[in-house]
Amino acid sequence: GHGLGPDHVAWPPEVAAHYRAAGYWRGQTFGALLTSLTAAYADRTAVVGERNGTVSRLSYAELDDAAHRIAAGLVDLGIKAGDRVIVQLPNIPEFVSVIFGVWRAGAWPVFTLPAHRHSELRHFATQSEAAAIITVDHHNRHDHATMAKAVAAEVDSVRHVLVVGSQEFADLAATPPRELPDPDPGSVAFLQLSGGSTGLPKLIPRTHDDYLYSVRESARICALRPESVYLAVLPAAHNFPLSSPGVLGALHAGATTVMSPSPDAGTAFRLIESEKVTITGVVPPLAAAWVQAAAHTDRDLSSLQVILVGGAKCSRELAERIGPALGCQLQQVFGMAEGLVCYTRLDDPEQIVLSTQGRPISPDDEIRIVDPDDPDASAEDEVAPGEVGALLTRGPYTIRGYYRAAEHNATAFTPDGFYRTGDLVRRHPSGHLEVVGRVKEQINRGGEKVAAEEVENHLMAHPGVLDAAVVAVPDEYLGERTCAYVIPTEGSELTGAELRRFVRERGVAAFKVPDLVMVVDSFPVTGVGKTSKRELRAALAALAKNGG
Ligand code: J2J
Repeated sequence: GHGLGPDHVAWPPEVAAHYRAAGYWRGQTFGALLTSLTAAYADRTAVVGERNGTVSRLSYAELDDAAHRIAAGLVDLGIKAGDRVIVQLPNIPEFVSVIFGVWRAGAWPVFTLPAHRHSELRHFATQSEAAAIITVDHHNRHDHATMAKAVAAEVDSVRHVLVVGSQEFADLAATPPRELPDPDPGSVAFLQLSGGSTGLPKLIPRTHDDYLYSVRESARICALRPESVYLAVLPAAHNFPLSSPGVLGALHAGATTVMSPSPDAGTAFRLIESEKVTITGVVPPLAAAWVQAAAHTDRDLSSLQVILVGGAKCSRELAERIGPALGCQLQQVFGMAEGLVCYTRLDDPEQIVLSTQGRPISPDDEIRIVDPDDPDASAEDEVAPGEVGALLTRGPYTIRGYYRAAEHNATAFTPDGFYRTGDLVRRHPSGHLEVVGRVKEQINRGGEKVAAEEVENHLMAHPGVLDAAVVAVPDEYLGERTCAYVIPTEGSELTGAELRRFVRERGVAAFKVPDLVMVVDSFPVTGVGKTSKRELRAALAALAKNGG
C-alpha cells in the first residue's frame, strides 16, 4: 500500500500490486467517478427524496453540480484534504450531494447513523479528530443540531457544525463551483463504523480503490442497470444500504436511488409503487413485516424484481415466504463494514438461495474457517470441510486494521492480516457460506449491532451497579434482544426501568438500551473465573421455557 499514513495498516506492497494488476483497484476516486457518471448519464435521475414533505429529484448533472459547490464551500471554510467530517444525515437527497461534496474537498466522511446520540457522536469526533459535523436540525423528534453543537463545544478539533436546511448551509451549497485537486485513489476515502464487540465502536478506514471495487462488483452481481431503481430504506450511511449494492452501487450503474424517509411498509410500498422501484435491501425483521403487510396492501409492487436480505440471519422459514409474498426474487447478503461481502447469485439454485448467505464477491477473497474454540486460531487451524468454524478473511476490499487502534488490531487480526470476523460459518461445497452463529460478544438486534462491553460499561457507571453482563436473548421478531444482568452494590435498590433510563440518558442509540434487566446476586463463572455468558444465556432460555 502507499500513502495510508501511521494511523492505518496498509496492505503489503506486493499484495496491493496484485490487486491493481488484477484490475480490482482501478485508480479512480469517488469524485472522479461522479464526473464520469455525469458525462454518461447527465439528464437521468440520480436521486429522489423528500425533506420536510417536499419531494426533490436530482439528475446526475444536478448532483454533480451540487457536489462541486458543497466541496468548494467546505474548502472555503478551511476544510483541508484528509480532514474528517462527521456526517449524520437521515435518508434525504442531500445525503448523496454532501458525501460527494466532502469527497471532492478531499476530506473523509465519518458515517454515523441518525440513531447515534451524544456520547457516541462525541466518541467519533474525538477518535477521528473531526473538523466538522454535518447534520440536520431535527429528525424523528430528536434535536440533532443542538446535539452536534454540544459535541463541538466539547471536542476542540470540531470547528464547524453545518445544518442541512439552514440558511448557512444553503449559502455554502451555493458557492461557485471550481476544480479541486483529486485525492490519491489509494488513500483513505472515509471512515465507516464497526458493529463492535469491545468497549467503544471502532472506525474503519476504507480507500477509494478498495471500496469502489466492492461497489462495482456489487452492482454487477445484483444486475443493476441504468433503468434500475434502488430504494434505500435502511439508514443510508450503513455499509449495507450504502454499498451492497446500495446507493453507491445504484449510482455506479447510472440508476436511480430513491431515499425512503422511513423503513415501514406503508412508506416503502407507496414509494415502490410511485417510483417503480426494482430493487431494495432490508434486514430480516423488516422483510417479515413487509411479508405480512403485503398480504393486505392495495399498492402495486409489481415493479420490484429483487429484495436483498442481510445484516442478520434470515431464517429458512422467512426466506421461503419472501419471494411469493412480495412477487420478487430473494437475494441473501452477508457483509460487514470491515470488508467481505457475500451474495447469493441471481442464477443460483433455489436451495442455495434459501439456505445460505451467499459467496464472496471476489475470487481473491480468502476464506479460512478455523477452530472456533481458540480465539488465537491462525489461518492454518482450519476445520474439516463442511464443519462449523470461526470465519477469518483477507482480500482486496477487507481492511488490515482499524483506524488508530493498534492494541485492538493485535487481536482483531491474525499476524498475517486475516480479519477475525467473529462469525461462525459452514462452507457448502459450492463455496457458499452459511452463518450459524458467532463467537464475538455482540448482540445482533435485528441487524443493529450492540457490543456487550459497551453497554456493560454504561451500566457500570451507575453508582448502584457492582457488575454487569449483557447477553443476547432470543426474540421472535428481532431474532435477538439484549438482556443485562446486573449485581447491585450493597444496599442499593435497582429497578430495570431506572437502569434503562440511566443508559438512555448517557446519550446512546436507543437500540443499545437493554431490553431486559435482571438484578441478580452473582454471575455464574467459568473454570477460569470469567463470567460465563454461556450460562447466563442458558438461564434466560430456561426462564423462557418455564413461561418467564
Ligand atoms: C447473518 N449475519 C449477518 C447475514 C451480516 C451487507 C450486509 C450486511 C452488512 C452488515 C454489511 C448477515 N446473516 N446475512 O456491511 O455490506 C452480521 C455478521 C457480520 C456483521 C457485520 C453489508 N449479514 N451479518 O451487517 O458491519 O455478524 O454489516 O459480521 O453492520 O453482521 O455487521 P455490519
